[in-house]
Amino acid sequence: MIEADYVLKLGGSAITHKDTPFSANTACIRRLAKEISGSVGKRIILVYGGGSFGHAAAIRHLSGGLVSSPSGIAEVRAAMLALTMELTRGFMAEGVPIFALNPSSCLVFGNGGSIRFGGAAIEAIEKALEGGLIPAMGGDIILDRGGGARILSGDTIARMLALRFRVKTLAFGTDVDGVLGPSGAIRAISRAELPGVIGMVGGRSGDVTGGMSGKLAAVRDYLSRGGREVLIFNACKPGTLARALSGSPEGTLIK
Ligand code: IP8
Repeated sequence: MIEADYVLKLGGSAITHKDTPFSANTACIRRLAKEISGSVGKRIILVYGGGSFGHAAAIRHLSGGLVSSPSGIAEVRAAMLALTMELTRGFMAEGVPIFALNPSSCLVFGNGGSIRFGGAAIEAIEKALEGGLIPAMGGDIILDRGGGARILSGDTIARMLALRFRVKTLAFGTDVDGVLGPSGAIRAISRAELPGVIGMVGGRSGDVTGGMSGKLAAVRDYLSRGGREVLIFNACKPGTLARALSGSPEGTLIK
């Protein structure tokens, strides 16, 4: 079984301009790609959020967790395709061999919103890693067996892939320095402290999948299923991604 070193989730707040619909932060995307290019030989699986692409489209069509209209589903899908293209262009410009895969092409929500990464999706990621590529998946709109479609957060994809590929670090690049406490970023959080911290932080408006509190809930689930460590860092600060990939992370480490 193939393993990976990192699952790196780049938040929509870092790779897009969150307050301007359909606006990619090209400078940030290219800088992050450059920082990744310094980690030759590391096996990295990239995941990314919807930012002002996916969330701007989803918020217009979501009702009770479901997007029902075919035109709404198509619109959210198109928004994520557009962001995928922006990311791909930025990475290619820095010589980073990104290999984008669409979760919506190989996943379907089952009863009760369950989702399972199986066969073809995992094999494609394995082959990409073996071939020196950086497989990449964004949060997406996924068809539901019961009709309509639901949003699958990049955080959930990141957690599932990190478990499957037994990574040392699941790293979340955001637009803040980590989990913020009363006096700045909290350096380290233990498993036991996590529920209290989740209660302390809030969601972010305009984010249909829950912002920081949604992320920490996913982290708690990840650790309870055997995940090793999680880093939340500021991907908007030059150098922090390179430092995280070289083993001297800045931000909040949770384990
Ligand atoms: O930003 C959401 O992914 P996230 C993806 O990782 C869509 O929560 C389509 C809104």
